[in-house]
Amino acid sequence: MQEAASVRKVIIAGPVGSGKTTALQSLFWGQALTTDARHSEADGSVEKKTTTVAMDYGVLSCPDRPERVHVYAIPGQERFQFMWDILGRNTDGLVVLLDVRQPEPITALHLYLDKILPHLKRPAVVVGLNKLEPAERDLLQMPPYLRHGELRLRLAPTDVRDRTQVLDLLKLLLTEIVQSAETGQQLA
Ligand SMILES: Nc1nc2c(ncn2[C@@H]2O[C@H](COP(=O)(O)OP(=O)(O)OP(=O)(O)O)[C@@H](O)[C@H]2O)c(=O)[nH]1
Ligand SMILES: [Mg+2]
Repeated sequence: MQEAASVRKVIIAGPVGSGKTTALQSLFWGQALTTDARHSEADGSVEKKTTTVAMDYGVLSCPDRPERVHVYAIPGQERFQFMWDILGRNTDGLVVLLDVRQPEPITALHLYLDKILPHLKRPAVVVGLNKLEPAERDLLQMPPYLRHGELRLRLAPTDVRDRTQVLDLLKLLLTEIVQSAETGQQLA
């Protein structure tokens, strides 16, 4: 008898320009469903000309086991926050991407988590530190985990333009999801 497929839902979140759409396009070879629209401030003053207005989406199938992972990226702009609530339902885990070139990325992370976590079912979180230069990455010394209140956040440097590195973030997240389920961790 064929084993029933296990289905997971994960969300990629993070501030505007942190690389969420890039991550989804890397993961799905440029074929992810996207909803980017021209940035309202796209007059040359911002690096990026488009922004996600609803979601990015794709499904991963594991080659060696009956497991499917539905991957959503949510808009970074707070005016599309209503999508956080819609897409956050029944989420098994969260990847937060940070653009480390922005000022005070870890302070921004805590502020962001305060807003996003209430929309989620489960508190399994991996933080991807994106846009590090290779030399900075070699020098980086950081603990594997950071605390956000009671919650333990797995930290990992990444370059989301590289599909393998996005897959690595998702593998870390799946490990966190399994551990979080085993310990019965819930959002406060
Ligand atoms: N230098 C550098 N650029 C990167 C890296 N990752 C992504 N980028 C660039 O940064 C920009 C990120 O844009 P998006 O992926 O659209 O950002 P987003 O998080 O989806 O933004 P919103 O949808 O507006 O919330 C793109 O221009 C990428 O090419 C990186 O590791 N290094
Ligand atoms: Mg986007």
